[in-house]
Amino acid sequence: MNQGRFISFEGTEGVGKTTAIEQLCARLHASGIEYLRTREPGGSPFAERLREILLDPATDIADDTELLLLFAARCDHMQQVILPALECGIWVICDRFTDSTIAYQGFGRAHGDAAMRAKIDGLISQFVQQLPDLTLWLDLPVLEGMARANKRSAADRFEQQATEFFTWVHQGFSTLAIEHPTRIQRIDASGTMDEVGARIWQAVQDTLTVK
Ligand code: Z5A
Repeated sequence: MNQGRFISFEGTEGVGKTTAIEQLCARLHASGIEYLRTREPGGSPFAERLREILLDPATDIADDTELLLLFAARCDHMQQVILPALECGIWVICDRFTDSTIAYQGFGRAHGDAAMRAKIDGLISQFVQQLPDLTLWLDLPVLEGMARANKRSAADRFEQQATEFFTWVHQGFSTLAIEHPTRIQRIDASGTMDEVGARIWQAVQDTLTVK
């Protein structure tokens, strides 16, 4: 049996990942491709419990603790959900993965500090064999994304951060896209949902074999 394909979606808040993932899943279904939709932090029962803690505005933890909790969640998610699916030939569509850790913890929290990046790279190295085949970075000006996101429910622990934090996160994704030009594809997330969805489907068809 063929190994499934692993696709991650990335971007600052409110860029439209949730919406875009729904559209991609509908297209995969129509193409007869079996897929699993998942997210980070979370995606397995244990990781979802850690997600609740990580997103809770009442959680008061050090940056290093946050980083290690994210990787504890990721480890369980990989072992319990992602790897078994890929081994069965099922495509995995994941809302955020390791690039979010570099962007949010490495750039948002630590402003691209070399020591923090080295620490994160060290933790990521255990997942190197299982990095996504394709990462779709939905790129939208930070303020536009925040305006979209602010129309929704109460802000979680990350969403409560100041604009400067998300400007750093955006710089993190820009840096990653330059460092990994083959794996990470920048998708213009402006325009209508259908326009963004069509750009994503084109990128998936151009990069991965779709029947
Ligand atoms: N995090 C981290 O720090 N480190 C890590 O390693 C990982 C994660 C893995 C997860 O929160 C948080 O965890 C995240 C980073 C951190 N925090 N932040 N910020 P989450 O999963 O709850 O939140 P999110 O990933 O940021 O998702 P989001 O804010 O829900 O954004 P989205 O999924 O990209 O957006 P959306 O829900 O699809 O769209 C937002 C709104 O815009 C919605 O009302 C749509 O109807 C609307 N929309 C969508 N597309 C369009 C277009 N094209 N035009 C106009 N309006 C649109």
